[in-house]
Order: sequence, then structure tokens, then C-alpha cells
Amino acid sequence: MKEVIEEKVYAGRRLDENEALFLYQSADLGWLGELATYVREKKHGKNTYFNRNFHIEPTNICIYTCAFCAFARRPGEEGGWEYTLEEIEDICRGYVGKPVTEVHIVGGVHPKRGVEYYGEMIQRIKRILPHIHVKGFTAVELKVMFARSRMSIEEGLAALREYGLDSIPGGGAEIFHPDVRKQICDTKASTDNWLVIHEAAHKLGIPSNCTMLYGHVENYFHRVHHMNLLRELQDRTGGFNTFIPLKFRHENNELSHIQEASVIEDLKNYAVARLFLDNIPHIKAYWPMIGKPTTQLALSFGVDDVDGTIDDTTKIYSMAGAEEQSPAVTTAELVHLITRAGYRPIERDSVYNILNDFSVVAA
Ligand code: V47
Ligand code: SF4
Repeated sequence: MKEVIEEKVYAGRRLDENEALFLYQSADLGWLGELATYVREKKHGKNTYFNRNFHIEPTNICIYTCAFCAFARRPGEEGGWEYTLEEIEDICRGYVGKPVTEVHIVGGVHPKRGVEYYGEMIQRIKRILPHIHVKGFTAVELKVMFARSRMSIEEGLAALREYGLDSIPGGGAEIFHPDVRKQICDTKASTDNWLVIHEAAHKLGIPSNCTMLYGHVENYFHRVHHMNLLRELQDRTGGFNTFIPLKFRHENNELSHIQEASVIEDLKNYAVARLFLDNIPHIKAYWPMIGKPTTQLALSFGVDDVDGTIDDTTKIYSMAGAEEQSPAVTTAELVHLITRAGYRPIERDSVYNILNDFSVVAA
């Protein structure tokens, strides 16, 4: 099996599900890193991308109760927040004149807010920051938003695009296999819902990202099944920019008894993703989740993107025990982190156009 896989990777041929399973179960880490680096460098050389972005989490009030989530509160429960549109405008005013290019909007699934509300939010954001790229709303949020506004998926997406939505983040995918989904997020958007929404977005020309929440109750078979569904969708549309493995963090949620994955497991997961997802251009290590040292290591295991410079407005991970409790980093720090790992820091926009090559500055 090892020889066959090696031959396929160097010939640029696709690995099948059994081979991916073998990589998870039996491959040693050094070899995985070598193969993943070969693919990563073939696609991107030493380029390592980041962008300058900030997060808005409009609310943590959520109609669902996913077992892994430390962020959400039920309507009326203590600890819930919901920003007004004016408060969101105030957040945006804080970025006027700063070189941010993207806002990532993600939050709980609010019981009352529909397309018109979020559409107005996008319009107000763009009035204050006219050039900002709005990456907003997971498929889970979108499904409920469209139902509330009595719109089909296509109508809802077209309306949001009209309001100014530019792309869709990858959240809400978790693990697609029904045996796992039943245990960790039984009631929210199904696998089918998630895939159909992303496919419809791609067909309307709205790009998106995709994720996989790993290191909880799933096994390697479930991860391969998950990535295979993403790869099949990508074959049909080509609309995914980036795959982001999200490491399960175990504080303050119903799955706190589960030990978190080791760094070895994180690196292995990045490498297998790089090798299996041959049609998704980028693999992102979300640094606030795994911390800066693991992010540096991940660059030698298939990762070519480290997300952005983010102020400490994101709570989804800090509430679940992420490495970075106040995940803000300056551009200079990110450039340093990438350069010290032996790679070339490149600032990108949200769809991977190159904005600045910092290797020239850093050299
Ligand atoms: O779907 C929630 C995850 C996701 C926990 O598209 C947790 O660029 C680990 O998808 N431990 C939402 N993960 C955020 C998301 C994302 C993040 C960064 C970049 C992009 C992008 C998308 O956060 C959820 C869920 O999978 N999550 N709780 C937890 N305890
Ligand atoms: Fe709600 Fe999302 Fe948390 Fe699930 S993961 S409870 S949908 S905020």
C-alpha cells in the first residue's frame, strides 16, 4: 500500500478512501509530512497565505444545543448576548482607516432573525467599510434564516448576495456521517442541507470554505467519509477555496470528558487532508484554535494558509478552551511566525488574490 500511495502522490493521481484510511491508521508522521509537503509545494511553493480580517459574532443565542459547543446559550439563558445593528456599526467604525479586507460573521442560530435582518446588517457594514469582503453565515444559520423568511435556498442566497454577501464560511459541517451527527448535533442542518446549500452557493458564483470538526467521538473512517463528500461536491462545482480542519476543544461543553487530540494527531490530519483533497486549493490551520507553535509545524504537513489577523472578538473557541484566549496578532507577528518556519508570508484577499509579498520586506 505504501509504495502504491507514494507512486500515486508523485504522479499527481487521486488517492481512494482505503488509501486515506491507511494513511490515518498506519503511516508514520515523517513520511506523511514528506508527501504532504510535496503536494503543498507543487501547488503553492513556499507561499503561506494570511489575510487581515476581524470577526463579528452578532449573537450567541441559539435554538440548537450541539454537544461540542461552549459558545451558545438558549434564548433567555444567562450569558447570552445579541448585538443591535447600531452596536455592530460601532464595531465596524473601529476598523475605518485600518487595512482590514474581510469581516467574518458567524454566530448562534437566532430564533427570530431572517434574511432581511442580516441583509440590513451587511448593508450597514458596507456603508461604513465599503471595500470589505463579507464572509458570512454558516449553512446551519442560512437554513433557518431562509425558512424564517420563507425563501428557497436559491432565493435566500441571491437576496443575501444582493445585500452584499461575498462568500460563505465553512462552519456547521462538523462530521457528516449520520452515526456521528446523531451524537453531536442531531437537530441542526443535516449533511444533505449543508451540502445542498454550498452547492447552490457555488452555482450562483458565491465561493465558500469547508470544515471538519475532528477529535471527539468520530473515527478515521468517519473523517474519510466526510472529506470524500467534500471532494465529490468540489468535483461538481469547484467552489471551495479552503478546507479547514477544526480541532475539537473540550472545555465547558457536554463532551468535556473526551481527551483532546494530540499535536501528532493534528499534524497527521492536516497531511491526510492535503493528500486526499486533491481538488481543494488551500488547507488552512486556524491559528487561534491550535496556537502559534503548532501552526508553524503544520506548514510542513500540507498547510498553506494560517487565516488572519484577528482582534479578540471571537468567542467560539476561547469559550471552549482554545490555545489563544485573546486571539489578536499583528501583521508583523504573522509575518515573523511564517518566516521563522521557513516559508514565504503572502497577504491575500478573501479569494486568494495576492496583495503583498512580505518575504521581500522580511528578507
Ligand atoms: O461549525 C464550535 C466549530 C465552527 C467548537 O470559513 C468548535 O474561513 C472546536 O467554521 N471546538 C464555526 N471547534 C467556525 C468556522 C470557521 C472558523 C474559522 C474559519 C472559517 C472559514 C470557519 O466552529 C462550528 C464548529 O465546527 N466549533 N465549538 C469546539 N468546542
Ligand atoms: Fe448553535 Fe452553532 Fe453552537 Fe451548534 S455549534 S449550538 S448551531 S452556535
